[in-house]
Amino acid sequence: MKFKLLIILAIILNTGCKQDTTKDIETTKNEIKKEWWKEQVVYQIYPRSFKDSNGDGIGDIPGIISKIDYLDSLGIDVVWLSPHFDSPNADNGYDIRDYRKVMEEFGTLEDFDTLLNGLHDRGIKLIIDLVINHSSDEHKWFQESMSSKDNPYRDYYIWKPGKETNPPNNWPSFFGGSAWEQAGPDGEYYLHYFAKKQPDLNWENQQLREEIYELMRFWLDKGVDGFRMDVIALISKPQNFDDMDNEGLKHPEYTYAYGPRLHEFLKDMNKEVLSKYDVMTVGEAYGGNAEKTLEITDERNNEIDLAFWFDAVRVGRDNFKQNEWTLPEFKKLVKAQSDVNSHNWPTFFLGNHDNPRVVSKFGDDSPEFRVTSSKLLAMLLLTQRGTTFLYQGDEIGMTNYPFTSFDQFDDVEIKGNYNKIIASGSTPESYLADLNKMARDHARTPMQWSNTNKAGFTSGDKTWLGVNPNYPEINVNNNLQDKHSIFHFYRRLLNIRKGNDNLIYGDYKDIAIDHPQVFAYTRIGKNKTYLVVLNMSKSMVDFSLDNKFKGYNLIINNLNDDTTTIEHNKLTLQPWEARLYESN
Ligand code: ISL
Ligand code: CA
Repeated sequence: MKFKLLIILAIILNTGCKQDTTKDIETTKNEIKKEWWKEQVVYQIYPRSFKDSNGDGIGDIPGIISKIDYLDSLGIDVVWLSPHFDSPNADNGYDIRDYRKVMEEFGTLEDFDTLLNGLHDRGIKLIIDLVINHSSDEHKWFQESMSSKDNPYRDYYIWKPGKETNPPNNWPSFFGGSAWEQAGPDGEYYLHYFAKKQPDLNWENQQLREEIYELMRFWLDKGVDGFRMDVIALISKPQNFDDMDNEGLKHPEYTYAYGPRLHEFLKDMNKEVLSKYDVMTVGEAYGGNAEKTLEITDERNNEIDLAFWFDAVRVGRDNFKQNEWTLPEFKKLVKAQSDVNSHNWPTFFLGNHDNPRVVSKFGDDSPEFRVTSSKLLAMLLLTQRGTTFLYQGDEIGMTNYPFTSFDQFDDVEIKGNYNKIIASGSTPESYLADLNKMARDHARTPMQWSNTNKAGFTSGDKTWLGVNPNYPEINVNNNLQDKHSIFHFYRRLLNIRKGNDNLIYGDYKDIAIDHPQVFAYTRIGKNKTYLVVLNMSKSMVDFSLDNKFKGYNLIINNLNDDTTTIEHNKLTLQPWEARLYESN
């Protein structure tokens, strides 16, 4: 009988609505257009901290090449490489001196090609970091621009006369001090939202835009699969340069971001460059809000594909303060960023090179719960709706670093804001305490490969930033040897997600958004539903489930290899327990 029904169905499908079938294949229930970059899991590499191949204590591209098999065995689809370009490293590469040259410490263009081909040979794509809101002040463009008002490159940057001996206005830099620096023979000031060695480019200048399009084509013609675009929402400057009021000064990003010509610039870049390649673009929409971010990623606007939303990852953050936050608060932010209309596609991440370690912020990095909560966060990251971004080291549960003094830090943001923080009444001790919760350098300590000297990151006896003293226990080798490790849990989840349209495209529904301890949601696909239940607390909890989940099968959990079926609607969850069920 069943077989007869199938035949009839096939005939109907074949005859009646051929187009419909393709249409069905192409879209899920809510008409999402399928795109390869919606189905990928991206692994971010911070090259300075990944693997050193020549013993100078600084990570480099040959070091990454030596770990391509490791990345392949993990099962990620795309590598996002933080800036690898020639740079004097005022902000660790986010200050580019030559956009067509590889940073000396990192290697050569040949090394870059070897990395690209090595990844492609294993079916892994590579996106690079496009830092085009600002350049280095050592870039020849700026050297020319600074040399005189009449220099043809003058207008590649934003110069303004000061007021008597003061800068043009009271705008602050994100890295402390004024956003203006006086330079050159004419005594004018140039704008720098970040460090003095990161002058902002003037996107109003057509010729500059053409030059940027050219350097983008340089890398795309090499076969690079796309760009992560640094602070892309800042490239169109405000038209009015009046002083900010106190509110404005607290969050200058809201004044600096989403200037009047941003859409025009992104559309032009798309038309002139991006539309000519099958690539992915993800913008760092720092300074935006949901509505504005959705405009630049709406597929109907032909600007960029994806954007990083910072609300969830920065829950509880108030500048340099990491305040307490509640799970319902976090869940509502996650819901907001995944509940986008069908012309948009979310991104999901919990960490990167600008934020503390995920297990230390969102999990519990104590010896008792570090492994269990790291696995729970793996399940959260890999069952969310949106293109997922992982950060190097989270797949082995690396934690924040125990900083005890300021000279252990490297980050320009921390050093640059020291005076301001102290002047605002904070003490060095409390600033250090804050930094031990939210400093960017937590994410930048060298990758921990083994329990040997310097965690196997380098064969040398020094590293550019301290190795976390917990490396003898927390390292890749230990993870590879233990099949119940965090690494192998990530690998299993990546396997479950790969090519799984129900989990990738399925609708997202939080089923207990006000629950103080449990994060539980469903992913409702075309022909299968997944139920994710996460106890994000260190105490046991009984969690009630709707009857409709009876019969769902447990396919993976972070405590044991149990694969039971839901028989009754009360689950007793251990501390930091995570379960993934699928419908029958
Ligand atoms: O992450 C931040 C807060 O902790 C911001 O400080 C950060 O500067 C902002 O998100 C923009 O970040 C990007 O541009 C910066 C660079 O320092 C960051 O590493 C990069 O991700 C300037 O290029
Ligand atoms: Ca090196």
